[in-house]
Order: sequence, then C-alpha cells, then structure tokens
Amino acid sequence: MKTLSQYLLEFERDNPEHKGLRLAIEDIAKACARISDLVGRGALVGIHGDAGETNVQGESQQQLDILSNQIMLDMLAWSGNWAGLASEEMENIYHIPARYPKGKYLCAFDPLDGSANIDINMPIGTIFSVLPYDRSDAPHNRDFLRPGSEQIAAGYALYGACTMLVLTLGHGVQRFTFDRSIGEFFLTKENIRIPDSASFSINLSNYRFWEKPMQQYIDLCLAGDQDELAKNYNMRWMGCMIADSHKALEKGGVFMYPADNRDPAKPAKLRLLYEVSPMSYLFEQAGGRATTGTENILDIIPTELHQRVPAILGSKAEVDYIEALHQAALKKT
Ligand code: P6P
Repeated sequence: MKTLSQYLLEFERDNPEHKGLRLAIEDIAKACARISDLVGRGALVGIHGDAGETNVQGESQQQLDILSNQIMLDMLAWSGNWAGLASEEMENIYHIPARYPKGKYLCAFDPLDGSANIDINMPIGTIFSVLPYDRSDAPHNRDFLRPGSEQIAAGYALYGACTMLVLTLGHGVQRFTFDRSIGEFFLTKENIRIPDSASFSINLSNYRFWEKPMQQYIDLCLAGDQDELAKNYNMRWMGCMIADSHKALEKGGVFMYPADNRDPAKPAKLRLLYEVSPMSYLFEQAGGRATTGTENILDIIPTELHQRVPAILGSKAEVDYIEALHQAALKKT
C-alpha cells in the first residue's frame, strides 16, 4: 500500500505548480498523529474533562480542545510552510513567530471537533482547510475571508476505532489509515465517490426550531412515502460532524445541521471557514453537493473568521431534492 508521503510526492511531481503542498500536508498529518495518540490514551493520561475555560465561541473548552489546538500550532508554526493559522479555539489568527520562516499557505482548522464525545469514547476529529497566500507581508484576519472555492486542499482526521485521514488536493478524495506500529498513514481508499443512499444524519431533537422546508423533508423521510420519496430512510447522529459526514461520504446519504431559530444571534451552529467549507470541498470533490439550502457553500465569502452557516452536505440527488424544497418555499414568500 502507498504511504501518504508517497502519494504526496507523486502528486507534487504531477502538479509542480503545487510544489510545497506536500510538506504542508505532512505537517498536518504529523499533528493529527500526535492528537490520535492522546485520544487513544484518554483518561490514562488525564486529558478528559473540562479545562475550566471558554473559547471564543462561548463554549466550555475540554482539555483535549486546548491540547489539540496547541499541537496544531506547534507542528505547523516552525516548518516554514505556513504564512498564518486560524483556529476555532482562537479569536484572531495566529501569526507565525518571527524566528521561523514563513510559507505560502494559510490553514484554518478545528483542532478537535465533537468535544462532547471525548469523555464517552465516541468519534471525534480534526478538520482543516488550506488556502494559498502569495504575499510576503504577514496575513490579517481578512486574508482568510475567501470563498471555499479558493481552497487548494482540505481534509480531516477521524479518531475512531482506527485513525483515518481523508484528504483532497483538488484531484479527488483519498482516504488514508494510520498504522500506529510504524507511525505512517497508508492509502486505503482511492478516489472516493459518494454513493446515492437513503440515509441522513441530523439532530431530530431540534425539529421544532427548523425552517419549514427542512421539517417537510424530514416528514417525508419518516413517513416512508413511497410515492414522493421511494426510499426507506435510515438515520444516524454521532454528535461529531466529521464522523457523520464521513459516513455519508463513504456510504452515501446527507449530513445536515440546518438553520434553526433557537437563538436569533446564532441562526446556525457550524462554522463556515474551518468546518463546513473544508467538508463541502471534500463532498464536491467526491461527486456530492454542499448547500445552505439556498446557496452553494463554496460560493460564500465569509464576513468573519467564526461565521456560522446552515449545512446540508451529501449525495447530489438528495441534496438537490432538499434544495428544491427550500427554493419552492422561497417562491411562496
Ligand atoms: P448537537 C460538535 O460540537 C459539533 O460542532 C459538530 O461536530 C456536530 O455535528 C454538532 O456540533 C453536534 O451538535 O447540537 O447535536 O450537539
């Protein structure tokens, strides 16, 4: 089996315009391997539980949130591959210290997605987005506010029974599996194409807060209406966007965290720059689609680092159908 390093080297030979991307991705893979090791040891090394602090999102931080964020900063800052970093855990971007050379890429990441799962040994992950940066002066927050269509790489690590790294460099989606015994990621699935499937991931307990089209779609899925939607639907909700999305990517279906009206200040939960945008890039590279319900995710220009958007990601046919319900509702207004 091909290692991640071999895959990246061959990619670089075939795409010389992306020279440098190989080493940048290897920085991220090494960081994910370190996070995977901590996740695998959990309470044995005292990393479970609350850190007693809240992040810029106003969410209480788990110890592993802080540790994972620090590992990402430590593994990317010194390498000379990066011009700046943005994290869910930090209000503003992280500037590469003056003692280190600067690179030509920006990375936006959620170092530990699914924090509520940490202490109960359920799936968690790290998700990242890579943008090109061609200036020599230091970046500002605004340099990260680019549409997802400008990403040149995106991916996630999924810390489950095994650790997987799912990656796109704009040439399809590849899945790598971590071999702990030798510390290498091996290519275990090439060119993932998202199958069509009657499966959805959503937190049903929020039903009463959704907009009508989303309620309408779920009603149809649950009614088993063989005329309108001739499929018998299955459902999952793992409480980790990376895990639920990974299921949809490999087995088909749709991951949804739709708009809801619980908190007028937060009409959506998931963050665009380092959660929904990288995942959308992966889904589109795998032949799927990604929409807010009314807008293609990859077309959205972020207005601020931690902007939240509704997310409907999955098999093209299913996402098209859901979007049509939203468009029809718009026409009635
Ligand atoms: P809820 C994890 O906190 C997260 O940001 C996503 O990974 C996950 O899909 C979602 O929130 C879970 O949200 O409201 O079901 O707890």
